[in-house]
Amino acid sequence: MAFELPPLPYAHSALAARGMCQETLEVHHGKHHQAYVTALNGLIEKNAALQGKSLEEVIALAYNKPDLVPVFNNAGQHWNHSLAWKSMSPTSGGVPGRLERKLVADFGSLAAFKEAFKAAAIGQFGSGWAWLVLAPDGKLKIAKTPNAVTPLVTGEGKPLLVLDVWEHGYYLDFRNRRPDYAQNWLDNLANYEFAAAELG
Ligand code: MN3
Repeated sequence: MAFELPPLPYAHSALAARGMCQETLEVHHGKHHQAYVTALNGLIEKNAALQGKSLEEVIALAYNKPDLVPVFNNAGQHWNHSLAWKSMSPTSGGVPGRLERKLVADFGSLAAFKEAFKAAAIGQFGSGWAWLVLAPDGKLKIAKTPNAVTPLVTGEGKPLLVLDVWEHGYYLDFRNRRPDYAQNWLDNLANYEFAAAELG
């Protein structure tokens, strides 16, 4: 069965007052993410060994395989973007108590968590992603990955939130100012309710 573009969990205009305009979401979701899904389906059509696999299985099978680089890139981008839409909310606000206590325990303070996340977003040279993950040792940690790479394959932990730091994610709203994009995302867009629920 072919992979499908998941619908945005809010209207394209829903984040405009919070620093992500309608055009950004229309192009990013409707064009960029759709293109990854379309390309992935085309590649899988030509590769019987990948047919019938889940997205996570395709990602695991294709990682670090020289002949499957395009498959990995498009599958990883499909997975990462699907989480990125859930990582934002038009009602983004306070951090739920349970998550806040764990962020304070593992980073020292909420402000220190935001600084560490922002540093990862800024420090990812070129295109990629900044993540909040629940690491295998039970601690919350920050990760950054290049291009289409995901913590699913690096073993860094279970992704709870992800920020897209590809230029296509912020250029219409923030031009070259990635630090401002990351700060705004942390303060006005991040879906801390979702991350708290994913903590399990
Ligand atoms: Mn993107």
